[in-house]
Amino acid sequence: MKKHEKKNYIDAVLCLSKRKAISGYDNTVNRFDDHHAVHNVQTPDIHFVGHFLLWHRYFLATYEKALRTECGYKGAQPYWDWSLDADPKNTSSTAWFNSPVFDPKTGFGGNGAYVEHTPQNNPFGIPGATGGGCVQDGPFTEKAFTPNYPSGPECLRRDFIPWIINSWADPAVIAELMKSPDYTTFAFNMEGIPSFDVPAVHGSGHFGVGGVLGQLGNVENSPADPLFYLHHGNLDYIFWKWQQMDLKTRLNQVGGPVKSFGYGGENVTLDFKVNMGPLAGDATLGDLLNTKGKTLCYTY
Ligand SMILES: [Cu+2]
Repeated sequence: MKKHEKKNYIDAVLCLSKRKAISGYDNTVNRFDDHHAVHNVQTPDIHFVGHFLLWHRYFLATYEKALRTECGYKGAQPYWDWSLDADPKNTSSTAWFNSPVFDPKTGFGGNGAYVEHTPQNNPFGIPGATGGGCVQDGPFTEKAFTPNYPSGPECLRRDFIPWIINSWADPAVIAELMKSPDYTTFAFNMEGIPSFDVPAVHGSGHFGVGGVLGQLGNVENSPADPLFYLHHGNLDYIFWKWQQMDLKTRLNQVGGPVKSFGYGGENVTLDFKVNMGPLAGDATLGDLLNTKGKTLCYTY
């Protein structure tokens, strides 16, 4: 993106964070909080399920629509391709900290201030976290931007973990994912399992940037970080590219469990409906498979 395009996008996000909330969820103050809250409230129903990818696709489109219709944004929803920043040969490299996406002037700002990680605040002993406190520079420091949901205003925190981006956003991991033969396998391979021992593309941006103490690393509250939408934008882009490889099949195929971790139980179908709570109407998975369908209208 050109410099002015980046600015227009970030300005629109800041604008959304100044418009009055409509969702009615406790502690939502503004329209940015509304989106965060809907993700938080639905968390148990939208992760480790067959509709994970399509729910998040619809969520992104809903957010993009709010930026466009309520904040006059004219551009497209950007994505962050972390595989361009990863250094799989040197997993402890911090080179990706200098990615343009974190630029303090034209990007989203960088890491949080360093906070000591202890068995209390890092109960799973995840190694290598380098931040954990409030973001120090860029447009989303505490004086300009505070997520208010779920429990009142707080600063945006990040907690960069070098090895996670370097090994989980490895282009080779993504190339392997692209070989998934069907929707159910693809969706499962992308989302991964809740383990730090198995690389998962979905976990790369979440835990690489949010780490242990940042919001982006928290399954419920990850949309408190505006980068959530660029991280999930890239997941959607990868999903879209995978669909293009066999559109005839992949515009008409879903699968995976209705209930979280319900593998082997009831599976979702094309008629299965997802909802955005107070943000938008319901949509079927069959419709959301198509980015140019009844509900969605975009391409890459
Ligand atoms: Cu999510």
